[in-house]
Amino acid sequence: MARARELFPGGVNSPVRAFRGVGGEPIVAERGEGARIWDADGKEYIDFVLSWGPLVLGHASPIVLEAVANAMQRGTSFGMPTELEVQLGELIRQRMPHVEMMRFVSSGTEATMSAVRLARAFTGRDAILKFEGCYHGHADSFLVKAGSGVATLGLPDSPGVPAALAALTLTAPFNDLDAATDLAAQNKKGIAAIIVEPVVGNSGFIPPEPGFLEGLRKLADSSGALLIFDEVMTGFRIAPGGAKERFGVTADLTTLGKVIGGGLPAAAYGGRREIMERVAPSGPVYQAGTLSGNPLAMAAGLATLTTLTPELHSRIEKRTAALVEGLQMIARELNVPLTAGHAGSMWGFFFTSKPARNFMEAKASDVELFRRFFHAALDRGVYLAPSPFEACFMSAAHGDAEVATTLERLRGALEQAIA
Ligand code: HOZ
Repeated sequence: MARARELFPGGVNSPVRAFRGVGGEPIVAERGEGARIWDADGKEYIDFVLSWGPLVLGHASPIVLEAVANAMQRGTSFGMPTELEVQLGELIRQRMPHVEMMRFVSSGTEATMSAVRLARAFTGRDAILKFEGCYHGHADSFLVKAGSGVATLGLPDSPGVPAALAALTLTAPFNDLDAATDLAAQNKKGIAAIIVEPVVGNSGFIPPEPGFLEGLRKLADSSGALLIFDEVMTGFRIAPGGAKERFGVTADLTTLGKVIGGGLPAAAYGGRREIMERVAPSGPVYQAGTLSGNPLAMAAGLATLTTLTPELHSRIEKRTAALVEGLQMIARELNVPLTAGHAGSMWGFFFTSKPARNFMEAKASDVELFRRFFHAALDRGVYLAPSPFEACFMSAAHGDAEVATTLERLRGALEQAIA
């Protein structure tokens, strides 16, 4: 880390890795296998970060490795159409039929940034509406009251974002339909897009209240805005078909990332054909990328999604539920106020007695206790997301044994954290 700090700001290549939310030195990854990682000092951890979400099959999944190795034999990049990208695109559309057309990009930020540009072009409007504590990548329009590392570092509005652009990003508290409706009504020039994480993973784990997503759909329809579900985190995590399947609400545009790259850089934005046809070269909205649809990433994504059948999804979900229930029981037994939840294989918890409905309530949870708990868990070989404003994940490699071991270790960690 000392050498890294000489090279990279804060010693890291993405701020969330720096442990600023919990203090102390980040662990340096050496290798991973299944549910486990080993750090550069040889210490073993059961990993619930999973590269911040992509590794739904676990680390170094043999299926993914073989697919990437096979693809690699034929070349690592072409900058040309390939059959692999068509296969992955077809598979995504089969699971998410409302994603009628899509464009592959290389990161979630690229996906959300491009989706908003497209929404602005499609509607002829400039303003967007997002929710406090939701994180949609680091493009200028989204660094307003954002979650994830922005929240962890306490940088609600990043310097370097032109004020004129930030002014076009309206924000409402998550789960507050009235506030969103008022903002839409006040904005005389109209809103191009309402963008939301259908289940928030970037202020910690916060599910939508019944009716919230449905209300946003209605608000988008009545105000002429497009509804964008940012499913970079939730896609192929909260249900085999994402938010549409879990909540029955259909977005106009959907952004995907993480799982669809199986641990390699791939992301996508897509949705209704008439909107996507506006993207160049079909239409005039420009967006491009040398490594978009990279064959290694497509192969990894294809292997991951093919393996992640609905049956496997529900197996992982059951184990996630067991872990969350176990953690709740431990907290009850130790008399610690804790709320926890999961959607599919995405989960999280707050040290608070009432479930957090939005970022403000998440911030009011006991973050000091979180820090002590995080480090006590880390010492015992459990790697949780290193910030109260991040979600955790499970993989197919986290079996009943890993759940039992984790719960045993978390009990010890909580006892130490409250001692
Ligand atoms: N969405 C991820 C964290 N919530 C991004 C990871 C990163 O910023 O490096």
